[in-house]
Amino acid sequence: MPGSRTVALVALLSLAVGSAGCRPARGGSARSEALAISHAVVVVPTSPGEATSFLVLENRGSAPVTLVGAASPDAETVQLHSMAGGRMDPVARLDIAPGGRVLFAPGRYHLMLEGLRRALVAGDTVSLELRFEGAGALIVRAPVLRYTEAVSEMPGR
Ligand SMILES: [Cu+2]
Repeated sequence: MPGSRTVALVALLSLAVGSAGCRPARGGSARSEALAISHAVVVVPTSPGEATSFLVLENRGSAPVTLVGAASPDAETVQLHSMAGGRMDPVARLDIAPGGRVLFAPGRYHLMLEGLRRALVAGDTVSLELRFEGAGALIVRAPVLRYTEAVSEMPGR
């Protein structure tokens, strides 16, 4: 069937383009003097009322920085979670050394948005605020993407 061959070819092409990293990044980014957030995405919720967010957080300053919380106008709470052995645990504080980079990605840290105030669908944008001890807050606008697309936005690990 010529039709299915075309579909297979298109799928192959988009895979090649994706792995070559030739398309513009869609993840949100924000920065302050010392901190940089990039690749910020929110995954389309799979269970009602909660969503996961991935991003990259960098400390480009010369002093350690501690992430102490997060918030979003679209959720009642935003928790920082770690992931180990398939289990999620809330984390109260996360230290980032000078020059350090923390990956919030599947199987690692992530932000957990709970008590969503609206239904999030692909194409929406969510505002996330990350709060740092003694370093104020940083707000990033993250696109809502389907899981596979969200994961493909994350840099190599
Ligand atoms: Cu979680």
